[in-house]
Amino acid sequence: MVEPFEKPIYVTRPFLPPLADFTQGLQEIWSSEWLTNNGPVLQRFQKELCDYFNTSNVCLFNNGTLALQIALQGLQVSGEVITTPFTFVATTHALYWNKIRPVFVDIEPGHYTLDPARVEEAITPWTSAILAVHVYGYPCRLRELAEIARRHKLLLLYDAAHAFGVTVDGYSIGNYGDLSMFSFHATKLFHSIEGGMLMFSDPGQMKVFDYLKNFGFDGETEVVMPGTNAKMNEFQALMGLQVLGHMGGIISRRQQVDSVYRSRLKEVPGIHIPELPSGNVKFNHAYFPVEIDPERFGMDRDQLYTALKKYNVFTRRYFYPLVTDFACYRSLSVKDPLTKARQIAKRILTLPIYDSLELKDVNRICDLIAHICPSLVQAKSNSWPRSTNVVPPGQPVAL
Ligand code: T4K
Repeated sequence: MVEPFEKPIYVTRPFLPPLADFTQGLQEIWSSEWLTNNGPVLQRFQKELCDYFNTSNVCLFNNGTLALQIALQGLQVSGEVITTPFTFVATTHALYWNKIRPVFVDIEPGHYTLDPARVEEAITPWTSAILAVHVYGYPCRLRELAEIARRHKLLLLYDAAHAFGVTVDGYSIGNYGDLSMFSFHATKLFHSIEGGMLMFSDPGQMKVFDYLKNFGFDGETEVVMPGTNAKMNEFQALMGLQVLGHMGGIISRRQQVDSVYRSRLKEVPGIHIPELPSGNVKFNHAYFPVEIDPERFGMDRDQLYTALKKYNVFTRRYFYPLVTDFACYRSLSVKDPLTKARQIAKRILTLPIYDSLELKDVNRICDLIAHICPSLVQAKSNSWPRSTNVVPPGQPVAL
């Protein structure tokens, strides 16, 4: 009999720096009595991020959604923007808040990013930009999208919310395209509790983004544009600074979790694990998505999701439903049938992955999946690779 986990296992848990370090940082904030509005900790954080990304062009925000909204506003993007329906809804909301019409096109199976051929087909005289998402940290087709953007004189913007720490050919993913937005939300592998960052190619944009996140103030007595309040505060910056110092360990522990899942789950019928990106990419293991083939697995994705919950394992169906299927976007006309995106959204399940997830617990999650899998139950397979305390597969599951 497989026992449920004693404590819930969530899809993610934030990395927390040692409390003593954070407390020491708080003392500094207490002494300065400076809590927000471009304080000293934020300035230090910004500088360290510039070093990390090897650029001078980064601007910090209180969350990724506002960062993206401000990016679109600052770059004066208008008309239509070609984008993906397979993302967190904030990508599309940022367009809507700027009165931009999203034009959704299909993704490619494998790494779930925009299909460049579909992008090109969707271009109209009103298209001003492409907003692509490095979903789960998988790099989009950078070269193809850049070529399309160049040929059609479009801005190329990346929602890199999931892609902190990813490099391509030795360069941070933020170096590609005109601009990238990173989310520093607590659920991300790198976080500042809440937070966001823009990294961009044109240094001239810095001033505009700085204005827009601070009401448009230029000095004490002038307002040059109708900005909003999207500033990161000192507590967020302190968390970000401290988490940044642990990034190497965070990514390598996630990589170990990823390896265990890969080696254990490859034997389970009906579980498709997308391949890791190719050798020129340093990956961040931000998520661990799998696709469930209901015929081969013996139950569908939603049944597995529900069954795992009964064992205290809380996976997530990122990103289901597609953005186009949410009530607020359902009435939009979408020309592309989004065939692949629809199929993937029906099958996708993101399994728990975070730096403090113990490998024995990863093994236990794999045991559970095997235990639940009706096809294995039927086949009474002997080939399931056992870890210590593995419950033999093929046993009926009491749910
Ligand atoms: N673009 C993309 C592609 C994005 O994925 C996102 C955000 C954005 C843009 C916007 O960036 P931000 O404005 O958020 O910076 C979460 C996050 O709230 C959201 O940031 C993220 N994407 C999205 C993919 O996931 P939920 O509603 O699924 O989060 P929630 O609260 O259910 O948390 C998931 C699990 O994490 C919980 O079950 C337990 C664990 N958790 C969560 C929090 C907040 C913790 O253990 N501790 C915590 O403090 O949206």
